[in-house]
Amino acid sequence: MADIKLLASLPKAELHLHIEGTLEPTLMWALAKKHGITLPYNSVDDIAKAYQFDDLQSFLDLYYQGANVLRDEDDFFQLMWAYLLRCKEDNVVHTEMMIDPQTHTSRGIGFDVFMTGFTRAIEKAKNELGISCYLILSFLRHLSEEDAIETLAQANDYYEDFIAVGLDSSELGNPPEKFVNVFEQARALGFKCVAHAGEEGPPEYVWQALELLKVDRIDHGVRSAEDPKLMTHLAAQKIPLTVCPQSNLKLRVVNDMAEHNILKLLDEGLLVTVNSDDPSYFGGYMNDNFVALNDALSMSDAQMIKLAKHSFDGSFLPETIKQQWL
Ligand code: ES4
Ligand code: ZN
Repeated sequence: MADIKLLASLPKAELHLHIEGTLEPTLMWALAKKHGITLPYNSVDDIAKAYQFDDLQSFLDLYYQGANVLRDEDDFFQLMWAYLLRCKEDNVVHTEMMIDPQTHTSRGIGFDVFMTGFTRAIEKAKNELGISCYLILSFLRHLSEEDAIETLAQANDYYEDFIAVGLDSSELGNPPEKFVNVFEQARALGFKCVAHAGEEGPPEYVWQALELLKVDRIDHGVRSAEDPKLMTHLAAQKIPLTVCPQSNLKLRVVNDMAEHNILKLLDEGLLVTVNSDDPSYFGGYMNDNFVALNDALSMSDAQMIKLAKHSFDGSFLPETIKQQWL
Protein backbone atom coordinates (compact mmCIF):
# COMPACT_ATOMS: atom_id res chain seq x y z
CA MET A 1 0.00 0.00 0.00
CA ALA A 2 1.45 3.36 -1.04
CA ASP A 3 2.43 5.85 1.62
CA ILE A 4 0.45 9.06 2.09
CA LYS A 5 3.74 10.94 2.59
CA LEU A 6 4.80 9.88 -0.90
CA LEU A 7 1.54 11.26 -2.29
CA ALA A 8 2.10 14.66 -0.70
CA SER A 9 5.67 14.79 -2.03
CA LEU A 10 4.68 14.07 -5.65
CA PRO A 11 4.05 17.07 -7.91
CA LYS A 12 0.85 16.47 -9.88
CA ALA A 13 -1.19 17.96 -12.70
CA GLU A 14 -4.99 17.98 -12.76
CA LEU A 15 -6.41 17.42 -16.24
CA HIS A 16 -10.11 16.89 -15.59
CA LEU A 17 -11.80 19.52 -13.51
CA HIS A 18 -14.92 21.64 -14.03
CA ILE A 19 -14.37 24.97 -12.34
CA GLU A 20 -18.11 25.25 -11.64
CA GLY A 21 -17.79 21.92 -9.79
CA THR A 22 -15.42 23.47 -7.24
CA LEU A 23 -18.14 25.71 -5.80
CA GLU A 24 -18.09 24.80 -2.11
CA PRO A 25 -21.32 25.07 -0.07
CA THR A 26 -19.81 27.91 2.02
CA LEU A 27 -19.10 30.05 -1.04
CA MET A 28 -22.47 29.16 -2.58
CA TRP A 29 -24.17 30.30 0.63
CA ALA A 30 -22.13 33.54 0.83
CA LEU A 31 -22.78 34.45 -2.83
CA ALA A 32 -26.51 33.73 -2.52
CA LYS A 33 -26.62 36.11 0.44
CA LYS A 34 -24.55 38.73 -1.42
CA HIS A 35 -26.93 38.72 -4.42
CA GLY A 36 -30.20 38.23 -2.49
CA ILE A 37 -30.80 34.81 -4.07
CA THR A 38 -33.06 32.34 -2.24
CA LEU A 39 -31.55 28.85 -2.24
CA PRO A 40 -33.63 25.69 -1.78
CA TYR A 41 -31.55 24.96 1.35
CA ASN A 42 -31.78 26.13 4.98
CA SER A 43 -28.07 26.10 5.83
CA VAL A 44 -24.57 25.37 4.51
CA ASP A 45 -24.83 21.86 6.02
CA ASP A 46 -28.12 21.37 4.18
CA ILE A 47 -26.38 22.01 0.86
CA ALA A 48 -23.75 19.36 1.51
CA LYS A 49 -26.44 16.89 2.65
CA ALA A 50 -28.28 17.30 -0.66
CA TYR A 51 -25.29 15.90 -2.57
CA GLN A 52 -26.55 12.34 -2.96
CA PHE A 53 -26.81 11.25 -6.56
CA ASP A 54 -28.31 8.33 -8.49
CA ASP A 55 -26.56 9.03 -11.79
CA LEU A 56 -24.96 11.78 -13.90
CA GLN A 57 -28.24 13.62 -14.59
CA SER A 58 -29.26 13.88 -10.93
CA PHE A 59 -25.88 15.50 -10.26
CA LEU A 60 -26.05 17.85 -13.26
CA ASP A 61 -29.42 19.20 -12.07
CA LEU A 62 -27.84 20.39 -8.79
CA TYR A 63 -24.62 21.50 -10.46
CA TYR A 64 -26.40 23.86 -12.87
CA GLN A 65 -28.66 25.14 -10.07
CA GLY A 66 -25.59 25.81 -7.88
CA ALA A 67 -23.84 27.81 -10.63
CA ASN A 68 -26.74 30.29 -10.55
CA VAL A 69 -25.15 32.14 -7.59
CA LEU A 70 -22.15 33.10 -9.78
CA ARG A 71 -23.05 36.57 -11.02
CA ASP A 72 -20.25 39.15 -11.09
CA GLU A 73 -16.55 39.26 -11.92
CA ASP A 74 -15.47 38.88 -8.30
CA ASP A 75 -17.62 35.74 -7.85
CA PHE A 76 -15.71 34.04 -10.66
CA PHE A 77 -12.41 35.31 -9.22
CA GLN A 78 -13.27 33.87 -5.77
CA LEU A 79 -14.29 30.53 -7.26
CA MET A 80 -11.05 30.17 -9.23
CA TRP A 81 -8.80 31.46 -6.44
CA ALA A 82 -10.28 29.06 -3.88
CA TYR A 83 -9.61 26.11 -6.20
CA LEU A 84 -6.05 27.17 -6.97
CA LEU A 85 -5.31 27.60 -3.24
CA ARG A 86 -6.59 24.06 -2.76
CA CYS A 87 -4.23 22.87 -5.54
CA LYS A 88 -1.31 24.26 -3.57
CA GLU A 89 -2.26 22.10 -0.56
CA ASP A 90 -2.25 18.95 -2.73
CA ASN A 91 0.99 19.75 -4.57
CA VAL A 92 -0.94 20.19 -7.84
CA VAL A 93 1.41 22.43 -9.81
CA HIS A 94 -0.45 22.53 -13.13
CA THR A 95 -4.13 22.35 -14.02
CA GLU A 96 -6.11 22.12 -17.26
CA MET A 97 -9.66 22.91 -16.36
CA MET A 98 -13.00 23.11 -18.10
CA ILE A 99 -15.26 26.13 -18.12
CA ASP A 100 -18.88 25.72 -19.23
CA PRO A 101 -19.57 29.12 -20.90
CA GLN A 102 -23.16 28.22 -21.83
CA THR A 103 -24.05 27.82 -18.14
CA HIS A 104 -23.33 31.53 -17.79
CA THR A 105 -24.14 33.06 -21.20
CA SER A 106 -27.62 31.47 -21.02
CA ARG A 107 -28.19 33.58 -17.85
CA GLY A 108 -27.00 36.78 -19.55
CA ILE A 109 -23.50 36.65 -18.06
CA GLY A 110 -20.92 37.26 -20.77
CA PHE A 111 -17.38 36.08 -21.42
CA ASP A 112 -16.20 39.56 -20.31
CA VAL A 113 -17.53 38.88 -16.79
CA PHE A 114 -16.39 35.31 -16.09
CA MET A 115 -13.15 35.42 -18.11
CA THR A 116 -12.00 38.60 -16.36
CA GLY A 117 -12.56 37.02 -12.94
CA PHE A 118 -10.99 33.70 -13.90
CA THR A 119 -7.89 35.18 -15.53
CA ARG A 120 -7.31 37.56 -12.60
CA ALA A 121 -7.16 34.57 -10.22
CA ILE A 122 -4.99 32.56 -12.64
CA GLU A 123 -2.44 35.39 -12.90
CA LYS A 124 -2.36 35.71 -9.12
CA ALA A 125 -1.81 31.94 -8.74
CA LYS A 126 0.99 32.00 -11.30
CA ASN A 127 2.74 34.81 -9.43
CA GLU A 128 2.04 33.90 -5.82
CA LEU A 129 1.65 30.10 -5.85
CA GLY A 130 3.73 29.05 -8.84
CA ILE A 131 0.79 27.13 -10.31
CA SER A 132 0.16 27.13 -14.07
CA CYS A 133 -3.29 26.87 -15.54
CA TYR A 134 -4.74 26.14 -18.99
CA LEU A 135 -8.42 26.61 -19.78
CA ILE A 136 -10.69 24.34 -21.83
CA LEU A 137 -13.86 25.77 -23.37
CA SER A 138 -16.37 23.00 -22.89
CA PHE A 139 -19.62 22.69 -24.83
CA LEU A 140 -22.78 21.40 -23.14
CA ARG A 141 -23.79 18.35 -25.16
CA HIS A 142 -27.46 18.42 -24.08
CA LEU A 143 -27.72 21.67 -26.10
CA SER A 144 -27.59 21.85 -29.92
CA GLU A 145 -24.47 21.95 -32.06
CA GLU A 146 -25.68 25.36 -33.31
CA ASP A 147 -25.54 26.64 -29.74
CA ALA A 148 -21.99 25.30 -29.41
CA ILE A 149 -20.98 27.00 -32.69
CA GLU A 150 -22.45 30.29 -31.45
CA THR A 151 -20.56 29.88 -28.15
CA LEU A 152 -17.26 29.32 -29.97
CA ALA A 153 -17.91 32.52 -31.95
CA GLN A 154 -18.76 34.47 -28.77
CA ALA A 155 -15.40 33.44 -27.30
CA ASN A 156 -13.60 35.20 -30.15
CA ASP A 157 -11.89 37.86 -28.00
CA TYR A 158 -10.66 35.18 -25.57
CA TYR A 159 -9.17 32.53 -27.88
CA GLU A 160 -5.71 33.28 -26.48
CA ASP A 161 -6.91 32.23 -23.03
CA PHE A 162 -7.98 28.73 -24.11
CA ILE A 163 -5.82 25.74 -25.00
CA ALA A 164 -8.63 23.37 -26.00
CA VAL A 165 -12.32 22.77 -26.46
CA GLY A 166 -14.21 20.04 -24.61
CA LEU A 167 -17.58 18.32 -24.43
CA ASP A 168 -19.47 17.64 -21.22
CA SER A 169 -22.95 17.32 -19.60
CA SER A 170 -25.52 14.53 -20.27
CA GLU A 171 -23.70 11.85 -22.24
CA LEU A 172 -26.35 9.24 -23.05
CA GLY A 173 -28.35 10.28 -26.12
CA ASN A 174 -25.87 13.05 -26.97
CA PRO A 175 -23.08 11.19 -28.79
CA PRO A 176 -19.90 12.88 -30.05
CA GLU A 177 -21.16 12.65 -33.67
CA LYS A 178 -23.64 15.46 -32.83
CA PHE A 179 -20.66 17.89 -32.57
CA VAL A 180 -18.50 17.05 -35.59
CA ASN A 181 -18.77 20.51 -37.17
CA VAL A 182 -17.98 22.59 -34.12
CA PHE A 183 -14.96 20.44 -33.28
CA GLU A 184 -13.75 20.80 -36.88
CA GLN A 185 -14.02 24.58 -36.52
CA ALA A 186 -12.18 24.49 -33.21
CA ARG A 187 -9.36 22.39 -34.66
CA ALA A 188 -9.05 24.80 -37.59
CA LEU A 189 -8.63 27.60 -35.02
CA GLY A 190 -5.73 25.67 -33.47
CA PHE A 191 -7.40 24.33 -30.35
CA LYS A 192 -6.61 20.95 -28.87
CA CYS A 193 -9.71 18.79 -28.35
CA VAL A 194 -11.01 16.70 -25.48
CA ALA A 195 -14.41 15.10 -24.84
CA HIS A 196 -16.16 13.24 -22.05
CA ALA A 197 -16.81 9.73 -23.37
CA GLY A 198 -17.28 6.32 -21.86
CA GLU A 199 -18.42 7.67 -18.49
CA GLU A 200 -22.06 6.50 -18.74
CA GLY A 201 -21.90 6.06 -22.51
CA PRO A 202 -20.71 2.92 -24.36
CA PRO A 203 -17.26 2.32 -25.91
CA GLU A 204 -18.81 3.38 -29.25
CA TYR A 205 -18.88 6.96 -27.93
CA VAL A 206 -15.13 6.75 -27.19
CA TRP A 207 -14.51 5.58 -30.77
CA GLN A 208 -16.62 8.47 -32.08
CA ALA A 209 -14.75 11.03 -29.96
CA LEU A 210 -11.44 9.70 -31.34
CA GLU A 211 -12.41 9.21 -34.97
CA LEU A 212 -15.00 11.91 -35.59
CA LEU A 213 -13.95 14.66 -33.16
CA LYS A 214 -10.26 13.71 -33.37
CA VAL A 215 -9.77 14.37 -29.67
CA ASP A 216 -6.32 14.40 -28.09
CA ARG A 217 -7.60 13.02 -24.81
CA ILE A 218 -10.68 11.26 -23.40
CA ASP A 219 -12.34 12.47 -20.21
CA HIS A 220 -13.34 9.45 -18.08
CA GLY A 221 -13.26 6.63 -20.67
CA VAL A 222 -13.57 3.93 -18.02
CA ARG A 223 -16.13 2.00 -20.08
CA SER A 224 -13.41 1.49 -22.75
CA ALA A 225 -12.51 -1.65 -20.79
CA GLU A 226 -15.60 -3.32 -22.34
CA ASP A 227 -13.99 -3.22 -25.80
CA PRO A 228 -10.64 -5.07 -26.17
CA LYS A 229 -9.94 -3.48 -29.59
CA LEU A 230 -10.42 -0.04 -28.09
CA MET A 231 -8.09 -0.90 -25.21
CA THR A 232 -5.37 -1.91 -27.66
CA HIS A 233 -5.89 1.30 -29.64
CA LEU A 234 -5.77 3.55 -26.55
CA ALA A 235 -2.56 1.89 -25.35
CA ALA A 236 -0.86 1.96 -28.77
CA GLN A 237 -1.78 5.59 -29.46
CA LYS A 238 -1.04 6.68 -25.88
CA ILE A 239 -4.40 8.43 -25.65
CA PRO A 240 -4.72 9.88 -22.13
CA LEU A 241 -7.83 8.96 -20.12
CA THR A 242 -8.60 11.47 -17.37
CA VAL A 243 -10.21 9.20 -14.78
CA CYS A 244 -12.15 10.56 -11.78
CA PRO A 245 -12.53 7.86 -9.10
CA GLN A 246 -14.69 9.67 -6.53
CA SER A 247 -16.91 11.03 -9.30
CA ASN A 248 -17.41 7.51 -10.67
CA LEU A 249 -18.39 6.27 -7.23
CA LYS A 250 -20.78 9.15 -6.43
CA LEU A 251 -22.49 8.91 -9.84
CA ARG A 252 -22.66 5.12 -9.60
CA VAL A 253 -20.50 4.43 -12.62
CA VAL A 254 -18.93 1.97 -10.15
CA ASN A 255 -20.77 0.47 -7.17
CA ASP A 256 -17.74 0.17 -4.93
CA MET A 257 -14.30 1.81 -5.10
CA ALA A 258 -12.80 -1.67 -4.76
CA GLU A 259 -14.35 -2.41 -8.20
CA HIS A 260 -12.74 0.59 -9.91
CA ASN A 261 -10.76 -0.43 -12.99
CA ILE A 262 -8.14 2.36 -13.01
CA LEU A 263 -5.25 0.16 -11.81
CA LYS A 264 -6.22 -2.52 -14.32
CA LEU A 265 -6.15 0.12 -17.09
CA LEU A 266 -2.78 1.35 -15.78
CA ASP A 267 -1.30 -2.13 -15.68
CA GLU A 268 -2.55 -2.77 -19.23
CA GLY A 269 -0.43 0.14 -20.40
CA LEU A 270 -3.01 2.92 -20.76
CA LEU A 271 -2.11 6.52 -20.07
CA VAL A 272 -4.61 6.93 -17.22
CA THR A 273 -4.54 9.85 -14.78
CA VAL A 274 -6.31 10.64 -11.49
CA ASN A 275 -8.55 13.72 -11.31
CA SER A 276 -11.27 15.22 -9.13
CA ASP A 277 -13.90 16.29 -11.76
CA ASP A 278 -16.30 18.26 -9.49
CA PRO A 279 -14.58 18.05 -6.09
CA SER A 280 -17.10 20.06 -4.12
CA TYR A 281 -19.91 17.73 -5.19
CA PHE A 282 -18.02 14.42 -5.11
CA GLY A 283 -16.29 14.69 -1.77
CA GLY A 284 -12.68 15.35 -2.57
CA TYR A 285 -9.84 17.07 -4.37
CA MET A 286 -6.81 15.48 -6.06
CA ASN A 287 -5.13 13.84 -3.07
CA ASP A 288 -8.48 12.68 -1.65
CA ASN A 289 -9.02 10.77 -4.90
CA PHE A 290 -5.64 9.08 -4.57
CA VAL A 291 -6.35 8.22 -0.92
CA ALA A 292 -9.78 6.77 -1.79
CA LEU A 293 -8.18 4.57 -4.45
CA ASN A 294 -5.31 3.56 -2.20
CA ASP A 295 -7.68 2.63 0.64
CA ALA A 296 -9.86 0.48 -1.61
CA LEU A 297 -7.29 -0.98 -3.99
CA SER A 298 -4.02 -0.71 -2.08
CA MET A 299 -1.87 0.71 -4.86
CA SER A 300 1.90 0.25 -4.85
CA ASP A 301 4.35 3.14 -4.59
CA ALA A 302 5.29 2.45 -8.22
CA GLN A 303 1.66 2.74 -9.35
CA MET A 304 1.23 5.99 -7.44
CA ILE A 305 4.39 7.47 -8.95
CA LYS A 306 3.35 6.35 -12.43
CA LEU A 307 -0.09 7.95 -12.08
CA ALA A 308 1.50 11.24 -10.97
CA LYS A 309 3.94 11.18 -13.91
CA HIS A 310 1.10 10.36 -16.32
CA SER A 311 -0.65 13.55 -15.26
CA PHE A 312 2.17 15.56 -16.88
CA ASP A 313 2.59 13.15 -19.76
CA GLY A 314 -1.10 13.51 -20.65
CA SER A 315 -1.08 17.30 -20.30
CA PHE A 316 -0.89 19.94 -23.02
CA LEU A 317 2.30 21.43 -21.54
CA PRO A 318 5.15 21.99 -24.03
CA GLU A 319 7.51 18.98 -24.21
CA THR A 320 10.37 20.83 -22.53
CA ILE A 321 8.29 21.71 -19.47
CA LYS A 322 6.72 18.23 -19.37
CA GLN A 323 10.17 16.69 -19.21
CA GLN A 324 11.01 18.72 -16.09
CA TRP A 325 8.21 16.90 -14.24
CA LEU A 326 8.74 13.41 -15.67
C1 ES4 B 1 -19.57 16.51 -15.33
CL1 ES4 B 1 -18.91 14.24 -14.05
C2 ES4 B 1 -19.45 15.13 -15.41
N1 ES4 B 1 -19.82 14.48 -16.50
C3 ES4 B 1 -20.28 15.16 -17.53
N2 ES4 B 1 -20.43 16.50 -17.52
C4 ES4 B 1 -20.07 17.16 -16.43
N3 ES4 B 1 -20.10 18.47 -16.14
C5 ES4 B 1 -19.63 18.62 -14.91
N4 ES4 B 1 -19.31 17.43 -14.39
ZN1 ZN C 1 -16.10 15.81 -16.00
